Amino acid sequence: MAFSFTRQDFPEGFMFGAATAAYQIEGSKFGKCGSSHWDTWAATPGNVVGADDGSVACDHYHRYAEDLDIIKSGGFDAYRFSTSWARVMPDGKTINQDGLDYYDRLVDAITERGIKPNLTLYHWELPSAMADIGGWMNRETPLRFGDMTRAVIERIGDRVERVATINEPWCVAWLSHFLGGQAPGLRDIRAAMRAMHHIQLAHGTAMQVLRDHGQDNLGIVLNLGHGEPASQNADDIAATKTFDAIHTRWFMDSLFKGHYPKDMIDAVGQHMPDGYENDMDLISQPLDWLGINYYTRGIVKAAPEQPWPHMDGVEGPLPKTQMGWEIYPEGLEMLLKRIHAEYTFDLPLMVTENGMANDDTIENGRCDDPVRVKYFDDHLQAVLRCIADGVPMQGYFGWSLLDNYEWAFGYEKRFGLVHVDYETQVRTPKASFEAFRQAISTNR
Ligand code: IFM
Repeated sequence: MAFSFTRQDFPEGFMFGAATAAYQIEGSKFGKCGSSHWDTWAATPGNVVGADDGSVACDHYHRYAEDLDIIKSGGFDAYRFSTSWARVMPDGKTINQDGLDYYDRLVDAITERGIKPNLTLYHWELPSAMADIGGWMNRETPLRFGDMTRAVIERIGDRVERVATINEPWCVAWLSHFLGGQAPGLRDIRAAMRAMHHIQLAHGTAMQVLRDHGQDNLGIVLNLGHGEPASQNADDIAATKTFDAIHTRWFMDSLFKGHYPKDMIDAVGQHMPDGYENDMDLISQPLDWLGINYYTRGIVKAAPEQPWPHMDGVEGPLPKTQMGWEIYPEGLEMLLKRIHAEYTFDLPLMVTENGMANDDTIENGRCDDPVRVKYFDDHLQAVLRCIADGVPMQGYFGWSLLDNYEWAFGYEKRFGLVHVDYETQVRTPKASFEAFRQAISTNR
């Protein structure tokens, strides 16, 4: 099965990449990596399917050369990876030379293969020592994150193509402190609002460190929400506006307009840390690009009987992935066009994650995933429509290079372009990988 496009349909220089994240693939027990809140959260019964953790994961720590050869063979231009704070600073502050040595080797191995290293500084593994002081609820954590940024960039900043500060601040803050879906698994509005601010402050702090070091091509990766009301009833429409404030405007208003949305502050501002207004200049420093991760839409209905945000999600009618997420490429197109028109204008946009989980198996040595081939094809066609309408799209990263540790879902959900047998660590490129190879490996 092939894609309906080739590289030639995209503007010159458009970057195709594959993405991963440290805790999901590296193996946190290797290389004197410290304990993170993901290790302890996973060790607590009931939090993660199968009580799986990332201690071995895909053993990318030892097998990165093989994995980079796979990326190269697929014709990808770029590899999006992340640094683990717990590996770089096991106690949150003291540098682990083995950790920095590993990222040094990794970046050399990426560039040696002619691939562009796209670094994300934080993709969720907060050192346990930082969790001990309250993690993202404590203003100290963003300041320490500035130190981690400095340590990483002084070591590998000379070779990375672009840098993102944080991956998906909504997950770090809201999903993890209000919905309880990820470490530290809290369900508390005050904790959530503190984390919602401190993660933005961590972004601003890291931006300042990076600029002070002369690093360029800087951005952040957001999983903005594309919400649609369950009905045209005024309450559902109002609930969708609140969904939008929590998922999208909180991040976009603060980064691009220097303030948080008034409807959020009116509703829950009493839980914000004192003096948060003084941080807004730091948070809204200019970016060089914005990364957007997109998987599905949200369908929202009002829940007036519940406390704020007075809303619930509704299951939609469209075909779903293994995660139960509706497949809805139109949402990506609408989201990108909206962000371009309302906030970012000429700023380059990248799709930094897009993909689907599927219950993939190996049959006769092959892994056929036709639904994923169509998923990628339809979403890349949505990107092409954005480009045709003048949205300055700079690249697209498939999530994920490898099947990996899908957080609270353990190893059960497979998002990879490449199948991983977790018993043997054998990698088998799937049909979707081959579809990318055919579409993009010529005329690089
Ligand atoms: O696996 C995650 C990734 O770590 C962040 N974005 C969403 C992916 C799929 O859930």
